[in-house]
Amino acid sequence: MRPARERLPGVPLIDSPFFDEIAADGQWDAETRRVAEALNRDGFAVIDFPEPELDALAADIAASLFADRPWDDWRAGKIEALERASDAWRDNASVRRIAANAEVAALLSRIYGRAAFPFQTLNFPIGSQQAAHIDLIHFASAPENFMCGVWVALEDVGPGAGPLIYYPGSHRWPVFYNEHIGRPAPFADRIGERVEMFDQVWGELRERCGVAPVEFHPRKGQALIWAAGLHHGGAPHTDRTRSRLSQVTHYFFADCAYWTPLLSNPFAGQIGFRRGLPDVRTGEPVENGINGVATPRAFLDVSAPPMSDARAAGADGLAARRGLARRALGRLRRMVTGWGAATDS
Ligand SMILES: O=C(O)CCC(=O)C(=O)O
Repeated sequence: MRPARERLPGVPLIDSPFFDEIAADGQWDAETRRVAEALNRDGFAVIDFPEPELDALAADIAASLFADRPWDDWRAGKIEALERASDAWRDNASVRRIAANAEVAALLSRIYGRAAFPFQTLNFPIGSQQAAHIDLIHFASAPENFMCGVWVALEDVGPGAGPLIYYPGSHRWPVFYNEHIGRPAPFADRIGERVEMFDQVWGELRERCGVAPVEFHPRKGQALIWAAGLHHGGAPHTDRTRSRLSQVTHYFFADCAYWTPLLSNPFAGQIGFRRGLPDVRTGEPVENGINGVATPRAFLDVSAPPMSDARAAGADGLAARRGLARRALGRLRRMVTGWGAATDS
C-alpha cells in the first residue's frame, strides 16, 4: 500500500482519514506531532511564538498602530470599541515580521502537507468582541480546509480583557454555506447582507452539540493556531483598565483555488474567487489553481459576483451576466481547443 501521506494529496494531513498512520510514521519531530495531533483532535493548538524580538515588535505595534486611538473615551465608556488595524503588514515592518515568521510557516507546511503562506493580518488593541464564527465563510479553498489562523498575544490576556474564545472539536462539525442555509448569494458590494443567517444557524448548532466556549488566557508570546472550521470569536471586554494587544495572521496553502463562500453560490454560477490574494512575505499575488493547473481567467471573470449597480444602470443583471458568460466561454473554448472565430470579444 502507498504511504499514508501520499494517499490524499488534496486533503490536509491533519484532516486525513489516515492521520493516525501519518502521525506515527516518524517523519515529524515531537513538537510538530504534538501540534498536528492537537489540531486533528481539537481544531486548535497552542505554541510559543518563535520570535526572539517579540517584546520589541509588540511595543512598536502598540505605539505605531494604536497610540492615537481614543483610549480615554473607551475607558470612560463613551465609546464601545477601538478600531482594529487590518492588513497593517503593508506599512508596518513589525506586523509583517510576525506574519512572515519562517518557523511558523514551516510548521504549518509540515502539518498540512503543502506550503503555507500568510495572506492577511489583523491587529487588535482591545478584544474584538466578535460573535463566534468560522473563518471558512470568508476564506475557503478548493480543495477544502487549506486555511488556518495563527493568533498571537502581544501582552498577557486574562479574564475580562476580551479574550479569544473557541469551541473545542467544532472543526469537525458540518460546514454550511449560502446554499445550505437558504441565503441568496449577494452582490459583490453587499457582502454583509443577511449575514446574521449564519450567526443563527451556528448558534443553533452549538446548542445542539452542547459544547461550551473556552477562553484563551495566554501569556505574552503564546499563540493559538486554529483550523479553518473551528468556531471562535472574542469574549466581551469588560475590564476597561486593560488592553488586549494581539495579532492574527491568516494563512492559505499552495496550489489551491481561493474563494469567499459569503459571496458565492458556485452551482448557480457565482464564485467570489480571491483575485490578487497577496503573499505577505513578498507582496506578490498568488494565483488560483488546482493540481498545478491555473484556474482559467475566463472562468474567474464569468463567475465573479456582480456589483449591484449593474441593475441600477438599467442593464438587466441576468442578461448582462449571460452576455459575459457567452464571451468568456468563447474565450475559454478558443484557449482550450483553438477553435472558433474571434467574433465575440
Ligand atoms: O481576536 C479575536 O477576538 C477574534 C479574531 C477572529 O475571530 C478572527 O480573526 O477570525
